[in-house]
Amino acid sequence: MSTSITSVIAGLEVPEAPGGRLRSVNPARTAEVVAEVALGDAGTFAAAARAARAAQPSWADVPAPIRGRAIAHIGRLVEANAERLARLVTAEIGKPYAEALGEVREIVDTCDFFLGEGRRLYGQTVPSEMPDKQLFTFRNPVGVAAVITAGNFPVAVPSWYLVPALLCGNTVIWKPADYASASARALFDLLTRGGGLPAGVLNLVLADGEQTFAGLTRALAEGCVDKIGFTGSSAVGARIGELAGRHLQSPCLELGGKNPMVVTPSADVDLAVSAALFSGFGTAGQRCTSLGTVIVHEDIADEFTARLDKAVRNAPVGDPSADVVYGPMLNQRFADRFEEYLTWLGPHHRLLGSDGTGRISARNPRSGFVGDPAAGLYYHPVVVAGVREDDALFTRETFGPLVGLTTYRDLDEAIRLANAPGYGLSSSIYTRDAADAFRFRRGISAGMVSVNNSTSGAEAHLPFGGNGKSGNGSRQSGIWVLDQFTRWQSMNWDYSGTLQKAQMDITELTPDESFRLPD
Ligand code: UN1
Repeated sequence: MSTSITSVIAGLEVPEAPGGRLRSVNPARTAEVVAEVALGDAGTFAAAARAARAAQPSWADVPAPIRGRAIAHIGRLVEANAERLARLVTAEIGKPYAEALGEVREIVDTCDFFLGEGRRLYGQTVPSEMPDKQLFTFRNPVGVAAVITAGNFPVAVPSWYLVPALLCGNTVIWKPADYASASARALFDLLTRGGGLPAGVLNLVLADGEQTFAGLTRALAEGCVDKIGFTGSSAVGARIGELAGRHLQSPCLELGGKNPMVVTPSADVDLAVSAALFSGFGTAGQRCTSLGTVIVHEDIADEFTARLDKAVRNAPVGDPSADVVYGPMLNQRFADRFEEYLTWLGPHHRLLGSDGTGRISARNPRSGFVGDPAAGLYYHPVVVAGVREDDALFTRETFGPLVGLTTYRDLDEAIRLANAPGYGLSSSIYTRDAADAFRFRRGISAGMVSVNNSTSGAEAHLPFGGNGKSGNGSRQSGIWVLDQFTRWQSMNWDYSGTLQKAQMDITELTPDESFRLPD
């Protein structure tokens, strides 16, 4: 049974569908429609931005500790609805249920972190260079935030933006991925009801990418957006960065990755293999933190390759409601794109990890497949040995169940290879040598570094974000995201009753520079 999903602006559902109607389909059983979605257009986005602008001053007037209480209530409501929300995520994007529950947990973690921030949002008291004068700093909300998110983490990653943005006194237009509209609408309802948010504080716009871009362009021109948060591809991130730059804004961009894992000769090989399996193939390789290329020392390359091949061959793939390593691709669009990445395979590559490549079917079977492969968008996992530095497979993100393998001789070479694709989100090294770990940390361009842990699985209270093609250096999560959703304001207060001029009317002490201790 599918439901009808609409955008919500200023607390009112928008039943019209100027952007057309979309069926959100279960990728594990494509015959099953999860929701009928009424899509908005550029005008819908601009209207939502106006509603957010109108609601912002009074939301900023709600004391921060009270906004913090709203976040506390949201966290509780999400927890009380965890299984339902996780089931919906599994049905809509095919993420295995255990992972979907983990994703919901990440929202609760985010609420747990920020509920207390309502009673902090600290500014500073700072000494002045003059008497009878005091300096202060305050965090002010930025204003209206436009948050545009991907569908691979349809509820957790949005919460990284929405929760701190609201806590800091901003109002929001949230535009989730259209193919994950039902999960988004469920989170939206939990946020607005759980938080008791006044109408217009959080607005939901369901629309496709082009209409969203046009709507964002219009809303910026009208002065109704002050901050953009975007999670998605590097190409779209660059367009958004360009657009924001024209309005002198710096967006918060969380983009793609080609996340490397270096396996050194001292590594615990079994541990590294299990991490490569999880981060390469969990979520069908569709995390921005998914493993891209394993860079393994040539002395242990044969052993590592054989063990990874075996682990991937034995991994259960299939129905995401069962206990599987991964289920289907998120949506037909992602399946089509993955087919394209598979055309990059060349004759010098050795394909491991499964009985075939491409779509799993009765004619192209995968041993141990759980369920009926014909029902959904299921793909063979593939480990590609012999990847070379100039291969597209090495330099570009391949969002799907594909991991490249290459070798190195010394750590400097491993670091150079790890940085070569020019992304910089997550990275990992397996080693028992502390010097290797710290040399890698220093040399790697990534915003996140794991030691003896996989490239995936960042915790919700550390800075999350990347450099290079992975982002513009902005960070989400923890205290660091506060700098995205607030602006520092400084205040100085002179109570001397005179005009004391900074840098001019200051008291000088006179040092005795000729003084020496006795010989
Ligand atoms: C993403 O894919 O956009 O670190 C986020 C991880 C998850 C978040 C991934 N906690 O893999």
